[in-house]
Amino acid sequence: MAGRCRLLRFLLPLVLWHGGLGKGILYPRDSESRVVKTLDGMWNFRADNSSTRNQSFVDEWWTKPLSQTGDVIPMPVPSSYNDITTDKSLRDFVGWVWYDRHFYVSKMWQDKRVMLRFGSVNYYAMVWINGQQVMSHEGGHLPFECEVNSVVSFSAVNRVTVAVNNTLTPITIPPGTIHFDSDTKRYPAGYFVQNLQMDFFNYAGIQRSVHLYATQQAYVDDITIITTIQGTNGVVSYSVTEGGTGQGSAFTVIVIIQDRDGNTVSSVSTRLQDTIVIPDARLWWPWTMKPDDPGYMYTLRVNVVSGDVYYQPFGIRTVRVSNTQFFINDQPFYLHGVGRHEDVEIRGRGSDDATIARDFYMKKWLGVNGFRTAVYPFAEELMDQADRQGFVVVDETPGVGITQPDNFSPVGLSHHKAVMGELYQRDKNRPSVIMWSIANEPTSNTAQGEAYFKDLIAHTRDLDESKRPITFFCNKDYDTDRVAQFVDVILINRYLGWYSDVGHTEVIQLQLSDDLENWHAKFNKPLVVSEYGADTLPGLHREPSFIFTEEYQTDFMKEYFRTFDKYRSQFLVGEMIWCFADFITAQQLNRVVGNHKGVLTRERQPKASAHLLRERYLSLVNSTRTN
Ligand code: GCB
Repeated sequence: MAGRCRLLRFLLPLVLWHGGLGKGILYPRDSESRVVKTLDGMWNFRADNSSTRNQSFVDEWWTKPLSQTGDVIPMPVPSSYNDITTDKSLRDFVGWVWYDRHFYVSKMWQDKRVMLRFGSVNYYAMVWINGQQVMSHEGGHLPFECEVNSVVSFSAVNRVTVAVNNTLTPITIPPGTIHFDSDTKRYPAGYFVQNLQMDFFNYAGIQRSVHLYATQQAYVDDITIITTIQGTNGVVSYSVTEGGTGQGSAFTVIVIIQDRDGNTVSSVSTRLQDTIVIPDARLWWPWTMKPDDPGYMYTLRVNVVSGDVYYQPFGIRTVRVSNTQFFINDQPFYLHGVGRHEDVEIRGRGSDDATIARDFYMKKWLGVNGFRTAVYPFAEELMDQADRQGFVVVDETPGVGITQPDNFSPVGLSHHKAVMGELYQRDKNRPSVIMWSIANEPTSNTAQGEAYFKDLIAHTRDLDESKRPITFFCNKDYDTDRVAQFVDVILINRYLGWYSDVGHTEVIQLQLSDDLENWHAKFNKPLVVSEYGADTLPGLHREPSFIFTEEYQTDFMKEYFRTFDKYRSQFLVGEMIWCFADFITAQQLNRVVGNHKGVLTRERQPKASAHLLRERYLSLVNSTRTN
């Protein structure tokens, strides 16, 4: 019990600390004035296995090289630490783990502003350089950074130390709980487990790239770009936020727009905020709407006269909804997509370019035109590919499993708003992002849920000047839900023939039709069937079909397809199968080494269902084609 109190006391204060809402978090891109260096690679690693999980703080592990505090093991960054070793206790570890490594900062950077940036650390992170704390961040899957000039040496080796804690509490996003068992007849001393309120493994660690980069002292801190279309012209409104100029010194910029080949296509603006018209603009289209020219990206080049240059990619496109349709560039759009996780063997949620590339090839092969970042923001490098290859994205916060009364506290809500703010800040200029999703399957049928999400949705509307539609993934019924009234597009997760009436595919058309019609009749908004799926073990067969076999998954899907086709010309604006590929969950009796609802295996190879989905999606590719 004493251990329990110390663990919780130690963790809880952190949840009040937030990342830099309102401050720029531009991706570290090099340019003629900026230099980017990666700190990816093998770091030293050590878990704090003390019963309180607190000994590392008592012993101040950040004050010296980690190897001098005890035995360290090599740990790749980026990766989740869980599946790298053969140590079960590390796979399932809850509490603080520590990383460190050495690095140099070139003397040539001495006059620059030097930044340290983490793409994602799950869940809490504290960062020291040469023994001095420089930043902390709460929440996985979003970047954070700080300036490190005052703590780094330009003439000697430096050490960066990172402490990471994966403990989830009722007010983290996503929430979870720690459960202690003190019955020493049944459990070893100090026994506790982390209970998750989500259907995926709580991978942890430094999961995305770490960058060190240098800018000029006066720098572009942030850029916001909003586009509209007038006739054949693209209208680009931008706003540049300055950084580092101090007390009123001049911050003069030269702004131009370049096309994909680097040609200047605009006049020059010297304003921090302006609107530039591009005649005969090439619009950003999903690949299925314009297969010959998908994902067209321009670049806003911002040159601060004193030196800094930043290149911000953007696309020209609009999104809007009517009561029955979703429009991209004023053309009706039908989403034939997938829900998916960012999850692979060994690396867990550690980001890598090979998997990112493979996944886009497989999505293209499947005829998928969009996906949802279930259920947390995906890597920036992956999002870049969505932009450039013309895939639409429903961009989601990690707000999954907000289902217990104590998940709706004011502190939790303010943290959820901060996370939404960070997500917006990171992804606001991406044309691929066509909707924000604030949550997955929360308790949306209570007064508590209504108040919480009304507030969060209003907050999100205020953030996004471009007014992207806002939604959440709903698993409640049309007659009890209290949050769908606030969203622009209603997304419903349905497992008819799986979690209800299991094995009975014959009920699907009837029940889904009734459901869709009632939702639309009540709310008069466009709908997406945003999850449906059946666990399937590849190679398991039975005729006639039986649950868990490849035959059942395909029989099941065909019933959904027939219903989708009935409503596609009415108010159904999308379908997203759950899910793209198998993924790992916590150990539980309904999961045979993870969730197997993928149409692909975890190795990204097709099940029979993938061929069926492909046939359907490729036939839909032409349905919204514009040329
Ligand atoms: C759901 C959840 C998703 C799960 C899925 C399932 O409703 O939104 O996170 O993985 O069901 O397979 O149970």
